[in-house]
Amino acid sequence: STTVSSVIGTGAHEAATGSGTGEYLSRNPARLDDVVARVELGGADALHAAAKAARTAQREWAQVPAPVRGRVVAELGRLVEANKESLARLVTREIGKPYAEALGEVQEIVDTCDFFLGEGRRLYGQTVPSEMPDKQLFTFRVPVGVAAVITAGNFPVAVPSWYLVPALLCGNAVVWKPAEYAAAAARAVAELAWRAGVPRGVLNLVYADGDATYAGLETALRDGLVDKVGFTGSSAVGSRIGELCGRYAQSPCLELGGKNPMVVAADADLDLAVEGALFSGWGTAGQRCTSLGNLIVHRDVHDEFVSRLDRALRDAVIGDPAQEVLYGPLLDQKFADGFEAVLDTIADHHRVLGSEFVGRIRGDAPRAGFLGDPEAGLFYHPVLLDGLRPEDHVFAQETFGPIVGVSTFDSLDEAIELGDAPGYGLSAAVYTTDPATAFRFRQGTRAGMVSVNNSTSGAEAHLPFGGNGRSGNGSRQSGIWVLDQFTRWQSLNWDFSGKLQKAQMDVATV
Ligand code: UN1
Repeated sequence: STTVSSVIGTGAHEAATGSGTGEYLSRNPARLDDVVARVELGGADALHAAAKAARTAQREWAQVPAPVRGRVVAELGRLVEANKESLARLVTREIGKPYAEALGEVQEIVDTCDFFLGEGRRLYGQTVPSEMPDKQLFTFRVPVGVAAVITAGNFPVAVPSWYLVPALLCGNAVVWKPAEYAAAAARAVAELAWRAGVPRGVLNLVYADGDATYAGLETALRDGLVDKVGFTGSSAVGSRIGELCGRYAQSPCLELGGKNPMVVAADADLDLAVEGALFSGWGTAGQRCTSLGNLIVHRDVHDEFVSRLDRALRDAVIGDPAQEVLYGPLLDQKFADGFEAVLDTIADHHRVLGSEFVGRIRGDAPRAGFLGDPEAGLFYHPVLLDGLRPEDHVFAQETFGPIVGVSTFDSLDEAIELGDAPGYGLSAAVYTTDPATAFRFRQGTRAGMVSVNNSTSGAEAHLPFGGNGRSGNGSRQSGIWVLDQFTRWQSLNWDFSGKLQKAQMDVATV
């Protein structure tokens, strides 16, 4: 294992010593005795010191022409691609994501770099007509300044890249606080960015626990050192960060939880729907913000669909994420504890399907066809709960584990209402062979991302990504849409008439 200190990238490390909250061991969740990294966690001053260093470095970075910054982004994409397998292996080892998915995740940062390379030659502004003669109006996109980026570890490479790549391309400096349980993956991404030509003070890596991060962010905001906060994680933490930013009149970019519904209409291709449900509900062990939460199935096909899904779950291969499995372990102990708490909410009125046992996979609760040693890691049986009611915990809350509930519906309006009922609004899918049903569903749901005959997860890197309700504050990442997070519009009002022309007062009429 490697040892990682609390602030990397700048001289800020020296300024922030002695107040940390100790050492954190990032463990392989499939083999808990394998320590991937030892991380020194910084105190509140770590984030503050890094933000100060970023503030200084940003001025020079903003002077670098955007097309040249685009070349740096392109080089990052090239380096990631050249190290794709080793980065994916590290992701698999550190967070237990199946290798095929880890490769896909690494591809996502490459795609993001591809997109933003070109944006370096665009970053378009506008020319705007004036009310008065001999006067020109323009708009420019200018960098926000310093962005503090705080990310979860379920996508330790792709999701941070959605902030880092556009933020850097737009001329900002970044202070990145990754999840400590994905410390080594974060370190690897940052190293590649520095190697690609991002100056060290322009990208700063900080390790700290939740309390130190919050306290450090507060002082950095108070001292005017942070201009934008990007956060991907739970809705509860996102609300806290939103409140904190609001106190300093900043609007963060918040990408939060989801309780993503999949509606299976009576005319759906049921095999396709089973495949989609399996991948988005239990794939990644249900640990995507876009994971399927609630299956909402038409009464006429309910029994057939549930029995096919139950069979598919019993046949699914679970285990060692380095092999071909549907899913591996949960991310770390904290997530395993959270999932156990979810399992405690299973009630008598639920029909429990999908597996012979509920809970940890172990010697006295084995799983047929398991790959590897279940006792070595945080492996859980898949759960399919039938007969869900809107007041059930599993229906209303994000669970971040391999569990999905089933409810039934009769009319499409009812299905849309059930889908939106938990109050999130990230991703939603409908399986139907009728285009009118698909369009009506798209129109009716509050979800920010809608899929027809495809799973709730698997967004592409150049479509707007984000949600509504408890899933976020309306911000969107990816593609051109994220530019509004990392640039602000500046207008230019240029008068070459040689006299004072007063807007609204000296306007000619025809
Ligand atoms: C997340 O879980 O935070 O659409 C993001 C998807 C992935 C990203 C998930 N491309 O599932």
